[in-house]
Amino acid sequence: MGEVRRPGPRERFKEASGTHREKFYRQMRLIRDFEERLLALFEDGVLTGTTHACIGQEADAVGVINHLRAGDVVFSNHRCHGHFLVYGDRPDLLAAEIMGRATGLVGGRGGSQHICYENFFSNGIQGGIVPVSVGMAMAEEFHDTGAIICVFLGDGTLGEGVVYEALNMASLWSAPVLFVVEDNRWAQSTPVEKELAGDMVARAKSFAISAGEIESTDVEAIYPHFETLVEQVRSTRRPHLEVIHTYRLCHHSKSDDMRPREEVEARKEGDPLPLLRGRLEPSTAEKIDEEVAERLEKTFGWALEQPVPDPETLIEPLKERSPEGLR
Ligand SMILES: Cc1ncc(C[n+]2csc(CCOP(=O)(O)OP(=O)(O)O)c2C)c(N)n1
Ligand SMILES: [Mg+2]
Repeated sequence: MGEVRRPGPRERFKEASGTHREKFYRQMRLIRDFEERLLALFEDGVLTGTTHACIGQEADAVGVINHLRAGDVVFSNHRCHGHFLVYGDRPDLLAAEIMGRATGLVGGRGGSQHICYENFFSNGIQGGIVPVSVGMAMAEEFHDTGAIICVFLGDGTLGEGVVYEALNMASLWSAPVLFVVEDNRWAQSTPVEKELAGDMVARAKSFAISAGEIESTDVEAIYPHFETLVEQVRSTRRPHLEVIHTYRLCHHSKSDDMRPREEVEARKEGDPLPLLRGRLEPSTAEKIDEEVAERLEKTFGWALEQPVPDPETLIEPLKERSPEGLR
Protein backbone atom coordinates (compact mmCIF):
# COMPACT_ATOMS: atom_id res chain seq x y z
CA MET A 1 0.00 0.00 0.00
CA GLY A 2 1.24 3.49 -0.86
CA GLU A 3 1.10 6.42 1.50
CA VAL A 4 -2.41 7.65 2.23
CA ARG A 5 -2.91 11.24 0.98
CA ARG A 6 -3.60 13.71 3.83
CA PRO A 7 -4.54 10.94 6.26
CA GLY A 8 -5.84 12.99 9.19
CA PRO A 9 -6.95 11.69 12.58
CA ARG A 10 -9.77 9.62 11.15
CA GLU A 11 -9.51 6.76 13.61
CA ARG A 12 -12.30 8.51 15.51
CA PHE A 13 -14.78 6.66 13.32
CA LYS A 14 -13.97 3.56 15.28
CA GLU A 15 -14.49 5.09 18.71
CA ALA A 16 -18.15 4.53 19.40
CA SER A 17 -18.99 6.22 22.66
CA GLY A 18 -21.71 4.12 24.23
CA THR A 19 -23.76 2.03 21.84
CA HIS A 20 -24.17 2.68 18.14
CA ARG A 21 -27.65 3.89 18.90
CA GLU A 22 -26.38 6.51 21.34
CA LYS A 23 -23.58 7.55 19.04
CA PHE A 24 -25.94 7.92 16.08
CA TYR A 25 -28.45 9.89 18.11
CA ARG A 26 -25.69 12.20 19.40
CA GLN A 27 -24.48 12.82 15.85
CA MET A 28 -27.98 13.48 14.50
CA ARG A 29 -28.79 15.73 17.47
CA LEU A 30 -25.61 17.70 16.83
CA ILE A 31 -26.50 18.22 13.16
CA ARG A 32 -30.12 19.20 13.89
CA ASP A 33 -29.32 21.58 16.74
CA PHE A 34 -26.37 23.09 14.90
CA GLU A 35 -28.53 23.92 11.89
CA GLU A 36 -31.44 25.20 13.97
CA ARG A 37 -29.13 27.58 15.80
CA LEU A 38 -27.67 28.66 12.49
CA LEU A 39 -31.08 29.40 11.01
CA ALA A 40 -32.01 31.40 14.10
CA LEU A 41 -28.88 33.52 13.65
CA PHE A 42 -29.90 34.26 10.05
CA GLU A 43 -33.36 35.22 11.23
CA ASP A 44 -31.88 37.53 13.85
CA GLY A 45 -29.72 39.19 11.19
CA VAL A 46 -26.49 38.07 12.87
CA LEU A 47 -25.62 35.99 9.80
CA THR A 48 -26.02 37.05 6.19
CA GLY A 49 -25.56 35.28 2.87
CA THR A 50 -27.08 31.86 2.40
CA THR A 51 -27.15 28.38 3.86
CA HIS A 52 -28.89 25.09 3.12
CA ALA A 53 -29.91 22.95 6.08
CA CYS A 54 -30.33 19.17 5.90
CA ILE A 55 -33.06 18.97 8.54
CA GLY A 56 -34.86 15.64 8.01
CA GLN A 57 -31.93 14.07 6.13
CA GLU A 58 -29.53 13.59 9.06
CA ALA A 59 -29.77 9.79 8.93
CA ASP A 60 -28.09 9.74 5.49
CA ALA A 61 -24.86 11.34 6.67
CA VAL A 62 -24.77 9.26 9.85
CA GLY A 63 -25.74 5.98 8.16
CA VAL A 64 -23.16 6.26 5.39
CA ILE A 65 -20.13 8.17 6.68
CA ASN A 66 -19.76 6.09 9.84
CA HIS A 67 -18.68 3.20 7.58
CA LEU A 68 -15.70 5.09 6.16
CA ARG A 69 -12.12 4.62 7.24
CA ALA A 70 -9.11 6.84 7.76
CA GLY A 71 -7.92 7.98 4.32
CA ASP A 72 -11.31 7.68 2.60
CA VAL A 73 -12.51 10.85 0.91
CA VAL A 74 -15.92 12.53 1.14
CA PHE A 75 -17.33 14.97 -1.42
CA SER A 76 -20.43 16.92 -0.59
CA ASN A 77 -22.61 19.59 -2.09
CA HIS A 78 -24.43 22.76 -1.05
CA ARG A 79 -26.25 20.83 1.72
CA CYS A 80 -23.04 19.77 3.43
CA HIS A 81 -23.25 20.54 7.16
CA GLY A 82 -24.52 17.11 8.19
CA HIS A 83 -21.97 15.28 6.08
CA PHE A 84 -19.20 17.45 7.48
CA LEU A 85 -20.25 17.15 11.12
CA VAL A 86 -20.24 13.35 10.91
CA TYR A 87 -16.95 13.36 9.04
CA GLY A 88 -15.08 15.94 11.05
CA ASP A 89 -17.01 16.39 14.30
CA ARG A 90 -15.89 20.04 14.31
CA PRO A 91 -18.95 22.25 14.77
CA ASP A 92 -16.65 24.99 16.08
CA LEU A 93 -14.68 25.32 12.83
CA LEU A 94 -17.83 25.02 10.72
CA ALA A 95 -19.69 27.70 12.70
CA ALA A 96 -16.72 30.07 12.44
CA GLU A 97 -16.50 29.39 8.71
CA ILE A 98 -20.17 30.11 8.09
CA MET A 99 -19.74 33.34 10.04
CA GLY A 100 -16.86 34.27 7.73
CA ARG A 101 -14.26 34.24 10.49
CA ALA A 102 -10.51 33.92 9.98
CA THR A 103 -10.35 30.87 12.25
CA GLY A 104 -13.03 28.95 10.30
CA LEU A 105 -12.38 25.81 8.28
CA VAL A 106 -11.09 27.71 5.26
CA GLY A 107 -10.31 31.06 6.77
CA GLY A 108 -13.81 32.44 6.30
CA ARG A 109 -13.60 32.25 2.50
CA GLY A 110 -15.82 29.26 1.87
CA GLY A 111 -18.90 29.96 3.95
CA SER A 112 -21.58 27.33 4.22
CA GLN A 113 -21.01 25.49 0.95
CA HIS A 114 -17.29 25.47 0.19
CA ILE A 115 -15.46 23.45 2.76
CA CYS A 116 -12.15 21.68 2.72
CA TYR A 117 -10.94 19.82 5.78
CA GLU A 118 -8.66 16.78 5.78
CA ASN A 119 -10.28 14.53 3.15
CA PHE A 120 -13.62 16.34 3.06
CA PHE A 121 -14.50 18.65 0.19
CA SER A 122 -17.74 20.41 -0.65
CA ASN A 123 -18.84 22.63 -3.49
CA GLY A 124 -22.13 24.37 -4.22
CA ILE A 125 -22.04 23.94 -8.01
CA GLN A 126 -24.56 21.22 -8.79
CA GLY A 127 -22.78 18.23 -10.27
CA GLY A 128 -19.37 19.91 -10.16
CA ILE A 129 -18.05 17.61 -7.46
CA VAL A 130 -18.97 14.42 -9.33
CA PRO A 131 -16.18 14.38 -11.97
CA VAL A 132 -13.77 15.68 -9.35
CA SER A 133 -14.64 12.74 -7.10
CA VAL A 134 -13.95 10.31 -9.97
CA GLY A 135 -10.61 11.99 -10.63
CA MET A 136 -9.79 11.74 -6.94
CA ALA A 137 -10.68 8.05 -6.95
CA MET A 138 -8.29 7.48 -9.85
CA ALA A 139 -5.55 9.34 -7.94
CA GLU A 140 -6.13 7.05 -4.94
CA GLU A 141 -5.91 4.03 -7.26
CA PHE A 142 -2.73 5.37 -8.84
CA HIS A 143 -1.16 5.69 -5.39
CA ASP A 144 -2.60 2.32 -4.37
CA THR A 145 -3.91 3.68 -1.07
CA GLY A 146 -6.92 1.39 -0.78
CA ALA A 147 -9.08 4.44 -0.06
CA ILE A 148 -12.56 4.88 -1.46
CA ILE A 149 -14.45 8.03 -2.37
CA CYS A 150 -17.97 8.78 -1.21
CA VAL A 151 -19.85 11.53 -3.03
CA PHE A 152 -23.26 12.92 -2.07
CA LEU A 153 -25.55 14.45 -4.69
CA GLY A 154 -29.19 15.41 -4.89
CA ASP A 155 -32.03 14.17 -7.12
CA GLY A 156 -32.11 17.50 -9.01
CA THR A 157 -28.38 17.24 -9.67
CA LEU A 158 -29.07 14.14 -11.76
CA GLY A 159 -30.18 16.69 -14.38
CA GLU A 160 -26.60 17.90 -14.85
CA GLY A 161 -24.90 16.41 -17.95
CA VAL A 162 -21.49 16.29 -16.31
CA VAL A 163 -22.79 13.66 -13.89
CA TYR A 164 -23.15 11.22 -16.82
CA GLU A 165 -19.68 11.92 -18.19
CA ALA A 166 -18.41 11.17 -14.70
CA LEU A 167 -20.46 7.95 -14.37
CA ASN A 168 -19.18 6.83 -17.77
CA MET A 169 -15.55 7.40 -16.83
CA ALA A 170 -16.00 5.92 -13.35
CA SER A 171 -17.25 2.71 -14.92
CA LEU A 172 -14.73 2.58 -17.78
CA TRP A 173 -11.77 3.33 -15.53
CA SER A 174 -13.10 1.32 -12.58
CA ALA A 175 -13.10 4.09 -9.99
CA PRO A 176 -13.84 3.13 -6.36
CA VAL A 177 -16.59 5.70 -5.85
CA LEU A 178 -19.77 5.32 -3.85
CA PHE A 179 -22.29 7.73 -5.36
CA VAL A 180 -24.98 8.48 -2.79
CA VAL A 181 -28.04 10.17 -4.26
CA GLU A 182 -30.11 11.85 -1.58
CA ASP A 183 -33.49 11.96 -3.26
CA ASN A 184 -35.39 14.37 -1.05
CA ARG A 185 -38.15 14.62 -3.67
CA TRP A 186 -37.47 18.27 -4.50
CA ALA A 187 -34.85 20.38 -6.26
CA GLN A 188 -35.38 23.80 -4.75
CA SER A 189 -38.99 24.42 -5.89
CA THR A 190 -39.31 21.63 -8.48
CA PRO A 191 -40.81 18.27 -7.47
CA VAL A 192 -38.92 15.18 -8.59
CA GLU A 193 -41.75 14.20 -10.96
CA LYS A 194 -41.10 17.36 -12.98
CA GLU A 195 -37.34 17.17 -12.95
CA LEU A 196 -36.44 13.55 -13.63
CA ALA A 197 -37.48 11.18 -16.42
CA GLY A 198 -37.20 7.43 -16.00
CA ASP A 199 -35.44 5.77 -13.13
CA MET A 200 -32.41 6.86 -11.08
CA VAL A 201 -31.10 3.34 -10.51
CA ALA A 202 -31.55 2.38 -14.16
CA ARG A 203 -29.51 5.40 -15.20
CA ALA A 204 -26.49 4.16 -13.25
CA LYS A 205 -26.97 0.59 -14.43
CA SER A 206 -26.90 1.75 -18.05
CA PHE A 207 -23.24 2.64 -17.44
CA ALA A 208 -22.62 -0.88 -16.04
CA ILE A 209 -22.46 0.56 -12.54
CA SER A 210 -24.11 -1.52 -9.84
CA ALA A 211 -26.92 0.42 -8.22
CA GLY A 212 -29.75 0.13 -5.74
CA GLU A 213 -32.05 2.14 -3.52
CA ILE A 214 -33.48 2.40 -0.04
CA GLU A 215 -36.47 4.39 1.11
CA SER A 216 -35.94 5.33 4.73
CA THR A 217 -35.22 8.07 7.22
CA ASP A 218 -34.32 5.52 9.90
CA VAL A 219 -30.60 5.53 10.59
CA GLU A 220 -30.90 1.98 11.94
CA ALA A 221 -32.05 0.89 8.48
CA ILE A 222 -29.65 3.04 6.48
CA TYR A 223 -26.50 2.16 8.45
CA PRO A 224 -26.72 -1.63 7.97
CA HIS A 225 -27.84 -1.14 4.36
CA PHE A 226 -24.61 0.71 3.55
CA GLU A 227 -22.26 -1.64 5.36
CA THR A 228 -22.05 -4.13 2.51
CA LEU A 229 -22.10 -1.40 -0.14
CA VAL A 230 -19.08 0.38 1.31
CA GLU A 231 -17.25 -2.94 1.61
CA GLN A 232 -18.22 -3.83 -1.96
CA VAL A 233 -16.70 -0.60 -3.36
CA ARG A 234 -13.61 -1.12 -1.20
CA SER A 235 -13.01 -4.71 -2.25
CA THR A 236 -14.10 -4.64 -5.92
CA ARG A 237 -12.58 -1.18 -6.62
CA ARG A 238 -15.67 -0.54 -8.77
CA PRO A 239 -18.20 2.28 -8.50
CA HIS A 240 -21.63 1.84 -6.98
CA LEU A 241 -24.61 4.21 -6.93
CA GLU A 242 -27.17 4.04 -4.17
CA VAL A 243 -30.28 6.19 -3.92
CA ILE A 244 -31.68 7.10 -0.50
CA HIS A 245 -35.29 8.21 -0.87
CA THR A 246 -35.71 10.70 1.95
CA TYR A 247 -37.28 14.08 2.59
CA ARG A 248 -36.10 17.56 3.49
CA LEU A 249 -38.17 18.88 6.40
CA CYS A 250 -36.85 22.45 6.17
CA HIS A 251 -37.02 24.99 3.38
CA HIS A 252 -34.54 24.75 0.50
CA SER A 253 -32.39 27.57 1.75
CA LYS A 254 -33.32 29.98 4.55
CA SER A 255 -36.93 30.85 3.89
CA ASP A 256 -37.95 29.64 0.44
CA ASP A 257 -40.46 26.83 0.59
CA MET A 258 -42.81 26.23 -2.32
CA ARG A 259 -44.00 22.80 -1.19
CA PRO A 260 -47.58 22.06 -0.18
CA ARG A 261 -47.89 22.50 3.61
CA GLU A 262 -49.83 19.23 3.98
CA GLU A 263 -47.05 17.29 2.25
CA VAL A 264 -44.39 18.64 4.59
CA GLU A 265 -46.58 18.07 7.66
CA ALA A 266 -47.24 14.46 6.66
CA ARG A 267 -43.52 13.84 6.19
CA LYS A 268 -42.76 14.98 9.73
CA GLU A 269 -43.84 11.50 10.82
CA GLY A 270 -40.60 10.21 9.33
CA ASP A 271 -38.41 12.72 11.20
CA PRO A 272 -35.28 10.68 11.93
CA LEU A 273 -34.62 12.25 15.32
CA PRO A 274 -37.75 11.32 17.26
CA LEU A 275 -37.64 7.97 15.45
CA LEU A 276 -34.32 7.06 17.04
CA ARG A 277 -34.82 9.00 20.27
CA GLY A 278 -37.88 6.88 21.02
CA ARG A 279 -35.67 3.77 21.12
CA LEU A 280 -33.34 5.20 23.78
CA GLU A 281 -33.88 5.19 27.49
CA PRO A 282 -35.47 8.61 28.22
CA SER A 283 -32.71 9.48 30.71
CA THR A 284 -30.02 8.64 28.13
CA ALA A 285 -31.75 10.73 25.47
CA GLU A 286 -32.05 13.66 27.85
CA LYS A 287 -28.39 13.38 28.80
CA ILE A 288 -27.35 13.45 25.13
CA ASP A 289 -29.66 16.41 24.40
CA GLU A 290 -28.07 18.33 27.27
CA GLU A 291 -24.51 17.42 26.26
CA VAL A 292 -25.12 18.59 22.70
CA ALA A 293 -26.85 21.80 23.81
CA GLU A 294 -23.92 22.59 26.11
CA ARG A 295 -21.40 21.86 23.37
CA LEU A 296 -23.21 24.09 20.89
CA GLU A 297 -23.56 26.89 23.42
CA LYS A 298 -19.76 26.92 23.69
CA THR A 299 -19.33 26.44 19.94
CA PHE A 300 -21.46 29.40 18.88
CA GLY A 301 -20.22 31.59 21.74
CA TRP A 302 -16.65 30.93 20.62
CA ALA A 303 -17.38 31.37 16.91
CA LEU A 304 -19.10 34.73 17.43
CA GLU A 305 -15.99 36.03 19.17
CA GLN A 306 -13.63 35.04 16.35
CA PRO A 307 -11.93 37.71 14.25
CA VAL A 308 -12.87 38.38 10.64
CA PRO A 309 -10.05 37.90 8.10
CA ASP A 310 -7.83 40.83 7.23
CA PRO A 311 -9.25 42.10 3.90
CA GLU A 312 -5.67 42.53 2.64
CA THR A 313 -5.21 38.76 2.69
CA LEU A 314 -8.46 37.79 0.97
CA ILE A 315 -7.05 37.26 -2.50
CA GLU A 316 -3.97 35.42 -1.29
CA PRO A 317 -4.12 31.66 -1.84
CA LEU A 318 -4.95 29.80 1.35
CA LYS A 319 -2.03 27.98 2.87
CA GLU A 320 -2.39 24.40 4.11
CA ARG A 321 -4.41 24.86 7.27
CA SER A 322 -4.74 23.06 10.56
CA PRO A 323 -7.17 25.35 12.35
CA GLU A 324 -7.13 25.06 16.11
CA GLY A 325 -10.70 25.86 17.01
CA LEU A 326 -12.02 25.11 20.46
CA ARG A 327 -9.74 22.17 21.12
C1 LIG B 1 -24.84 24.34 -11.67
C2 LIG B 1 -25.84 24.89 -10.68
N1 LIG B 1 -27.07 25.23 -11.11
C3 LIG B 1 -27.96 25.74 -10.22
C4 LIG B 1 -27.62 25.91 -8.91
C5 LIG B 1 -28.65 26.48 -7.93
N2 LIG B 1 -29.12 25.42 -7.04
C6 LIG B 1 -28.64 25.27 -5.79
S1 LIG B 1 -29.32 23.96 -5.01
C7 LIG B 1 -30.31 23.60 -6.33
C8 LIG B 1 -31.25 22.43 -6.28
C9 LIG B 1 -30.52 21.16 -6.13
O1 LIG B 1 -31.44 20.13 -5.99
P1 LIG B 1 -30.98 18.69 -5.54
O2 LIG B 1 -29.83 18.24 -6.36
O3 LIG B 1 -32.19 17.83 -5.54
O4 LIG B 1 -30.42 18.91 -4.07
P2 LIG B 1 -31.23 19.38 -2.77
O5 LIG B 1 -31.17 20.88 -2.77
O6 LIG B 1 -32.61 18.88 -2.87
O7 LIG B 1 -30.47 18.81 -1.63
C10 LIG B 1 -30.08 24.49 -7.37
C11 LIG B 1 -30.78 24.45 -8.66
C12 LIG B 1 -26.33 25.54 -8.51
N3 LIG B 1 -25.92 25.65 -7.24
N4 LIG B 1 -25.46 25.01 -9.40
MG1 LIG C 1 -33.39 17.30 -3.96
